[in-house]
Amino acid sequence: VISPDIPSLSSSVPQGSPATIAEISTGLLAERAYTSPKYLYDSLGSKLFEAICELPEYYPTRTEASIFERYGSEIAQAVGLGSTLIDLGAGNCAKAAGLFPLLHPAQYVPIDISRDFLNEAVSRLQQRFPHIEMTALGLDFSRSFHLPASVRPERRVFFYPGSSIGNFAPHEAIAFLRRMRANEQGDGGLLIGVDLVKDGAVLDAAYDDAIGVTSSFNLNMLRHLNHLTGADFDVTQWQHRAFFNAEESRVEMHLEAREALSVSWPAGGRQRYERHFARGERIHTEDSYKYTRRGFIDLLQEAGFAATHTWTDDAEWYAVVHARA
Ligand code: AVJ
Repeated sequence: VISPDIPSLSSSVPQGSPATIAEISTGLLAERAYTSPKYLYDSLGSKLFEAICELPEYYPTRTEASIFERYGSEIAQAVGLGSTLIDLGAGNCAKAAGLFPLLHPAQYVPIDISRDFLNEAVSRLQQRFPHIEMTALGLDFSRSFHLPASVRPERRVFFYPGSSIGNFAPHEAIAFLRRMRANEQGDGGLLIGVDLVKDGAVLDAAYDDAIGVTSSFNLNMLRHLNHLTGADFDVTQWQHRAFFNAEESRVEMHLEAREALSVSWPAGGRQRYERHFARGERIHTEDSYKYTRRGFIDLLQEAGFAATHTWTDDAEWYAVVHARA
């Protein structure tokens, strides 16, 4: 695993925190290499994800938006006015902003790991909605869920759209939802979007689009990993793979080595980690779990939430669920 440090191979100084570098190293050195999908989102990755949402094949964003549009007033009635709206993985904040005229939150708390991207979005949004108190938090909520005292404790409503919950395996999703529940006084709630099980061909196309935007999104993770760890991934040696795994009810994304190759990155001191990949060997970069309506409501219940309403599109490709403690 460890080889002597060769200065010419040190592509750059690692920019990630020690915890980030340790987490990435563990995954890359595992027998079946994996990385957390959160590393898809540097500034370029967030922009590529915005582009994915425009693709004809990628139905979730558009379908969710149509549900918010069609059932907006029912959703507002379920959620209630004057909440503390906590937007997990807010990105460009567009989804929450679309609900402001209906929900009239007292405070808006967008949280995203892509801090610079978030701050830019929030400063634009604050000008459009000067009366809503906005508290942007650039943090990794998958790691810690500590909300600062500036976040009002009353009527906390967790907004988790886009089927991002699908990135967690079901048992992790329950643990994550329980943490939301623990950060709420029982007077708030949860408004969550979830992608539903459907024909495998539709899912395959949504994650492997014809013009290669999702491929770029996936490959961009290697550039981000180079930046965070100082690794020397050569993006041209890798290719995008994505497919629906029906047994696990999830779409899997991988990066596959086009040829036998090695990657190395600093291990502290003069040491480097090195990982060899055979041709065809993969790094598992993302899971996107798909639920049945029943299965998801059961999962919420296991996490201490009771669903009050479920809204879907006519084809039942996607669901928006409101739940209370
Ligand atoms: C943002 C996690 C919901 O799983 O559909 C889109 C990310 N990955 N295309 C998803 C994603 C590839 C997306 N989530």
